[in-house]
Amino acid sequence: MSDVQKAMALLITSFSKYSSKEGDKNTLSKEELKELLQNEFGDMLCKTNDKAAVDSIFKDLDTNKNNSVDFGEFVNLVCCLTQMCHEYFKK
Ligand SMILES: [Ca+2]
Repeated sequence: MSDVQKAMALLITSFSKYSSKEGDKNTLSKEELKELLQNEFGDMLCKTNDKAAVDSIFKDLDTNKNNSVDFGEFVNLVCCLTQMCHEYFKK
């Protein structure tokens, strides 16, 4: 497997690790998203302990407004953050 393929596989397994905790196994509830952000992104998203920040990230990610974050919606977040990192490393 190439590094990019490994990264994709990791994204999928990380997502399921949290999405399978409660309710629908294929989507993240707000609680699951909060845990994922705290454990996996930690210092990148500094204010994930802040309830208002989690609410607003959740709202932004849930583009189809069904009150849960599916894998496609989660990938949007990863894309944004990866782009931010890329900008940072270019400097
Ligand atoms: Ca959704």
